[in-house]
Amino acid sequence: MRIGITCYPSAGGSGVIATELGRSLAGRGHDIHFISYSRPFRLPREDDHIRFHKVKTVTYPLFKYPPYSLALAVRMAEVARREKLDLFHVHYAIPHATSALLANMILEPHRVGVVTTLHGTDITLVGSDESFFEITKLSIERSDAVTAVSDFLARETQEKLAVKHPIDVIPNFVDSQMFDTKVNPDLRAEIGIDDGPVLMHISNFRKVKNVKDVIQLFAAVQESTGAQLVLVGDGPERIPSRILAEELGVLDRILFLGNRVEVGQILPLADLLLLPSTVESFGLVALEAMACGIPVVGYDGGGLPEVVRHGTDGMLAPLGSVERMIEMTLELLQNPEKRKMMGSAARERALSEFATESITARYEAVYERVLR
Ligand code: GMT
Repeated sequence: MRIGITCYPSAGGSGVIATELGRSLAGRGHDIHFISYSRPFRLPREDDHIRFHKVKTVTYPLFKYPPYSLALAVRMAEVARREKLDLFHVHYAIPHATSALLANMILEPHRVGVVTTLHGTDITLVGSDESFFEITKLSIERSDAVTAVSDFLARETQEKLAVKHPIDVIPNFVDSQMFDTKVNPDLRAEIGIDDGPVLMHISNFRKVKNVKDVIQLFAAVQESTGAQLVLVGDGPERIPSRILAEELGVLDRILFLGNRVEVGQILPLADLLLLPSTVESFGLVALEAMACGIPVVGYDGGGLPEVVRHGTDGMLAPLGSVERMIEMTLELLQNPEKRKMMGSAARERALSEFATESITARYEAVYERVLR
């Protein structure tokens, strides 16, 4: 098949999944055309089966907000025509599903199939805001197939957007070779990790990730455990978290690494991953940690319990209870055997339930259905 993939090319989970799916599909002989404003973060280079088409927007004094969605629609139509695409697979509804709809209007009567994958905040935060509600709902309902990364997100979409369209739940996946248990001692030293236990948090540092809960938890366990905290990623909450860490007197035990590509090598350096989001439709980083044999501590909400089984692959506290998360973290840090058992169970689950090949095959089945 010839598939056009549109995603946010940044370090966020939806862009990562779109990119890895494109690479996996290319490995299975499909021709993949990424269409976005820049080359996806994890797409090193093009090859025989992978091409990247950049979307350019013009700036003009009249445009306070350059209309990217329109430039994207035009580029999608142009690539579809030239490369004879069978399908657009768009990741994150806003504005990608809408641009696909417009591209198909340009292409009439030679429209191509549209598969829209919902990732989370495109429904739970942004898409359900009244400024986008109607267009998100319309674009989802006009897609030929809609997938969501968890049962939770499928339910939210049906409830919050009153979408009647059937939704296939296809969970995210992880490459078990890129994410494995091997520890790179040189990287450990290079990052500045010492001998104590390592807590890790990886995110885009948005409000929904509750990075301040991570800092509070860390401040409560640091002295008794000698732990270090490694923070990977960047975003609006990075500075406020730093200020809180300074106020709580733990800043010198925290390593802020910023955005890093080699997450698969950094994760195995952790003893626990902390993911206390208010809502996480899936929590790709939790799955990546699990593939590295690292148990997860987070909140029991959204789609996270569909990935992390409480008491088996990690521990999930009631939403907002930093106190319970502190107790769970201490329990796991003080009990290496339990942590090891959970880590092994987590890796086994990641490999058996969320393998790249089997999930790619589920997307292929959706594509085939749409083309039929
Ligand atoms: O808001 C984010 O966290 C970024 C967003 C994205 O588009 O990258 O992440 C969402 O999609 C990921 C991939 O499917 C999921 O693993 C994340 O759980 C989801 N984020 C939220 O629901 C907050």
